[in-house]
Amino acid sequence: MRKWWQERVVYQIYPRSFQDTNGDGVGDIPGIIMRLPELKELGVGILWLSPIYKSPGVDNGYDISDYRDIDPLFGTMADMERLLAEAEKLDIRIIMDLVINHTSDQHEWFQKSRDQDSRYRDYYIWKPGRRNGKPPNNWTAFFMGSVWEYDQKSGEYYLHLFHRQQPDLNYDNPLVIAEVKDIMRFWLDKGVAGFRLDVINIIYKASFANGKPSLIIRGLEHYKSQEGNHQILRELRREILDKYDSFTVGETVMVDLQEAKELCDRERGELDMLFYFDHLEVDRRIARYIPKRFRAAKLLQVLTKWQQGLEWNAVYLENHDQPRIVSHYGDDQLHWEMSAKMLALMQFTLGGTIFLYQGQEIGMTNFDFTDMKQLNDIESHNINTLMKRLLLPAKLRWYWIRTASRDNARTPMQWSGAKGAGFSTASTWLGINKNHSDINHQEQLSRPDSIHSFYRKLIAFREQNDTLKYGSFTPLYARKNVIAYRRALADESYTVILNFSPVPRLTPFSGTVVLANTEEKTFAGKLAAYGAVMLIETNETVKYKR
Ligand code: TEU
Ligand code: CA
Repeated sequence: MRKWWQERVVYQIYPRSFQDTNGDGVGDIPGIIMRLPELKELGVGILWLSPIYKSPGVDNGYDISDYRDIDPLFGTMADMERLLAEAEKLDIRIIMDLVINHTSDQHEWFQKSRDQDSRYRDYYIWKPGRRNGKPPNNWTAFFMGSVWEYDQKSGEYYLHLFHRQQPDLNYDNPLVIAEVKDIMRFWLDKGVAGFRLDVINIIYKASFANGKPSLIIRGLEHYKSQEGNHQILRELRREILDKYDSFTVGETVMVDLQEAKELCDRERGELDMLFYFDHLEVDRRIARYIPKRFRAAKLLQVLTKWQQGLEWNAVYLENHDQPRIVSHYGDDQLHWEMSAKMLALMQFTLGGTIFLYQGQEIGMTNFDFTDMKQLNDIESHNINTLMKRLLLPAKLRWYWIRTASRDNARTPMQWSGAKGAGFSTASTWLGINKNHSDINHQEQLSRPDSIHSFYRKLIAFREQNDTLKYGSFTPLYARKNVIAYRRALADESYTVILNFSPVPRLTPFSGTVVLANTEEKTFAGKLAAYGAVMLIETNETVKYKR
């Protein structure tokens, strides 16, 4: 049976950078309300809000200090209720970002937990150090360094897989699970339609033995996708989520296809879909920060694996942790518009639920910062410090940060070409890209051939088309950074051909165009630089060979 969340396009909002209405340089909930009509226009059916809960903001809200309150930076609970009501009027549903692997160290639970005798002690993971004066084990954190932080007051260490101000909750404690259920109920009762579950496959730590040697994350094998983790997800699903008309999308760290299949299996009843990272790491080495050459053939291979492997995919190219896709797999200079549209066409011709990230629909690019001081992201700063310690030259460090920093996606939304980009009248929490004079929402609305118009067209097309959402996926061709695949359902079949290179390419295909980033109605085989076409009734002169 098909579900409403398989039919709609999701749009991720990073509230801090979406729309400021009170002139403090930070986006807010009234700003989201103000922009609802534009989102409706675009064709969006679901909004995912990055965290707006009360938070000290060490990791921009992914460190929650009160799950039942709104951070004053973004507004009030009344604003949030108004947003839910206004969105409902437009038939737009809202999912919240739920971060339950860890809380902020400012959360009341954690503060109380520092007391050995408190009932909150076991809400977190406390351990004595090893006899040699070393921390409890050798695990390393996602944001660098040890996962253990010594707390003077407690005389023990606590575990944090991310920043030290993000202590991990203890999922061996049923009280913690009960709290999570309450929080979920609280928001579902307010009318939210589900959750994006942050780092949801690493919440259960099965053992605290030393991790085996690893170049990046040591300890992973003790807590990634453990049976205990699966059990908790099933319990949340059965007891809470199934009681509402809701869905979940899990963000899953270093997940492989087998794990993903288990996490999303309909019968098991854990997650509805999940975010994996493989398709964005085709040009990355082990650590996301180390680049290598992009090869479209490799991308096709990865897409094939996941499109064929999972029953239902969450299809995304951007989020608040990733560089902008046009700067990443496209060309944000000479071929900006063509490559942004080519990537859009690729995304909308993949099966699953589409997730767009704010600004993607206008082809926003990576930041134009020139100095580390302009960055806000703790991860970028930590990685820079680490690389410095490893004596990597400044030029290389900056090149890596510039291509992979999370702040690339976090610069304010470019609504107009005016000062402040129509985002804010004040000086903003993170710099605005100077290219907002050219790349902005207002300019693109005025043009029928803009990237924004193309997205609108794609959303509308897909809404009416089951083959793109539900059809099978077959790889057809990969040569010289041109790839092609087929999507088919019943007696409908489409061929998608994409050129990832900055020069025109000849392909063995021809046929009738349904969607393309150029004007022609029939395709004779030659793709423009970053050209993209979707054909119906295709002639193919050569069979695909790997
Ligand atoms: O990200 C989790 C995650 O897998 C990170 O390793 C992320 O991919 C990495 O930062 C990319 O370099 C989630 C959130 O999306 C992120 O914003 C949070 O900082 C993190 O969890 C901790 O809550
Ligand atoms: Ca504001």
